[in-house]
Amino acid sequence: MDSVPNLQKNLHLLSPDQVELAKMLVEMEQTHLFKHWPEPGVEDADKKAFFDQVARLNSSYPGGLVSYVKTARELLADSRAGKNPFDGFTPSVPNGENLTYGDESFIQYEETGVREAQNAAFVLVAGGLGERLGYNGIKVALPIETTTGTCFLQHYIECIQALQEASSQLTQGSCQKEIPFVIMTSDDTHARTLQLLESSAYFGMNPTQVKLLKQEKVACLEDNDARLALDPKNKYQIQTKPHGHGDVHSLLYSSGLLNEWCDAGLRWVLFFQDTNGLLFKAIPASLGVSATRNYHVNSLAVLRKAKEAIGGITKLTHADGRSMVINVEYNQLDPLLRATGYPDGDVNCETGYSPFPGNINQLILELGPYIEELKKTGGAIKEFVNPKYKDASKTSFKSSTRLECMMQDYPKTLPPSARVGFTVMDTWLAYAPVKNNPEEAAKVPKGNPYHSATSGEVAIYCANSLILRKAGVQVDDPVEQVFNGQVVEVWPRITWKPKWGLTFLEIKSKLSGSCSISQRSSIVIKGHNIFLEDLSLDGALVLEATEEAEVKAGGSVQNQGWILENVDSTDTSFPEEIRIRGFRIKKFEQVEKQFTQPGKFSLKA
Ligand code: UGB
Repeated sequence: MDSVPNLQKNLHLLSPDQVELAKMLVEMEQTHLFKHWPEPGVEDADKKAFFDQVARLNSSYPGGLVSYVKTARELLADSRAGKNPFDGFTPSVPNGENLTYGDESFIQYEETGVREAQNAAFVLVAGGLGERLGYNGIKVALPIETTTGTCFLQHYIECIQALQEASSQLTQGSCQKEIPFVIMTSDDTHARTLQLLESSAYFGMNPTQVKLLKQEKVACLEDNDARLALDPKNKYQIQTKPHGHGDVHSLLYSSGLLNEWCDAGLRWVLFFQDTNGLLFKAIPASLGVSATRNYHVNSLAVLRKAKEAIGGITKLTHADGRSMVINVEYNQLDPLLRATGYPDGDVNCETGYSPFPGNINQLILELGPYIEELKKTGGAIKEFVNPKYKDASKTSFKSSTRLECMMQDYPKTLPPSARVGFTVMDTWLAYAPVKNNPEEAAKVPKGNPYHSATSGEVAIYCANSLILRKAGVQVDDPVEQVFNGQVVEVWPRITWKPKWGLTFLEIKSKLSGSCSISQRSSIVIKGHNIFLEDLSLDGALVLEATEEAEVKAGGSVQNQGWILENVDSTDTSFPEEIRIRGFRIKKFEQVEKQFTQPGKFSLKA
């Protein structure tokens, strides 16, 4: 400490724990943090607050700050030396389970998945700000579609509840098991997520069923020696930035929830991201694949367009014989391919798609092996660093950097005996994230998905239309429309509550006779026991029924209906969530029926 006189002079202000932390910082050559410290008596409260933050940073990182700085030095040295993280590995296209919606094996997997769902826990990673989208609110509060205005969080909760019910019915469980739902938040999203849940009575879920785990940010680094960076606005604060969604594993581990779930007989943990309104259509079958194939890790994937901003599931085989199936992140796939004998890098093959399945970052882990692995690692995930250097000498950074980690890197530490697989599904069924703002989306190369609020919403109508078609309904073809500079296909606006139909068979059981829906139509189905029989729809129809009401809707419904009206992304007279999709639903005329009493009802227009 003698070498740090400014700290030495102030030591008596600190508690014994804080003195220990100070020693640790000095040993880690972080003395620059105290260079500006004035004499005791000046800004003493700030000095103590500094150590409060150091204590938080130390306790929230597996192995503490010592471990953080040590890893940072190693990774920064590798980065400076231009070391390829995949050195020695050759990429190839792995084999996985390919599913086709509605065929026999899909139906079988769905049934198995629904059966297993009562032994599952769901984990939503929602700590990200979504900088690419630039939306001012939290992303889970955005509507997944605007005919009903249901937000992502409500939709996810209703899906989990519907699965819970269906699972218990299928296994004739005497009492329904509540499926745990964890949301990982961060300082950027925590308060608003909690507020959304509380202000909406948890969207009907039992509040004790939902747990929020908040991830902490990590310390920023100002140079290749991993010197911790001070916040430019507050010299008594270390600058921090998000560590990435990989934090979810250490948080779950330290929360004790995994053991609780294990004791309660659970078998699966399903991870998912904040804005994919299609995801739960893919969940039952994928969980069925996990259970049937006894996968310890199952990553959900879709066909990927070359250079699309989703990682590629890749088999990596090392010169020494080791191999693993892992996500190679979108910014690393191209250089890896170029370095290993594919001079064109990340390009489409003859199918028009990248040969590497696209990772949609929905992971299904088997709980037992997951706990065993985390006991060894404490939930720490292999990290990376991505400094932006000032020049080719790589001696200084443009701005501070930090270590990051991704949840899909979990399999990197697994032994070769681990059963790591993946499940590929049609994109239209499983993946429609909302990540890009209108300007960026309009710049996406032709043929690649926009991943915008516009494409996210029309994808819901497309999927529901295709599902009903597959189930025998005559659904008209879509028309092309342009919103916020994006050309999209607009299908009839078909939506239903998850409890109406989660699986193909369940949906099929709600349809009979000859049903048809014209392109300009909209239909909203809110109720478990609503059956469409010989319905011919050309307009808008809204059906709502309580659990005890059984409703048959048929005949010919015709009215002016609802249209999608263009809204300019810069027109601030509309709310942001409308502007970012470039349209609003203009409701001219509809048939709207509510069945609030128990009994059997028939609606014949
Ligand atoms: N998230 C957190 O909870 N905490 C964080 O610190 C950061 C994020 P992005 P990106 O959709 O298929 C991922 O920013 O860069 C949450 C995969 O890495 O949307 O698009 C955040 O709230 C990529 O392999 O991730 O990339 C959100 O829910 C690919 O699969 C989630 O993490 C791609 O997603 C993802 O955050 C995809």
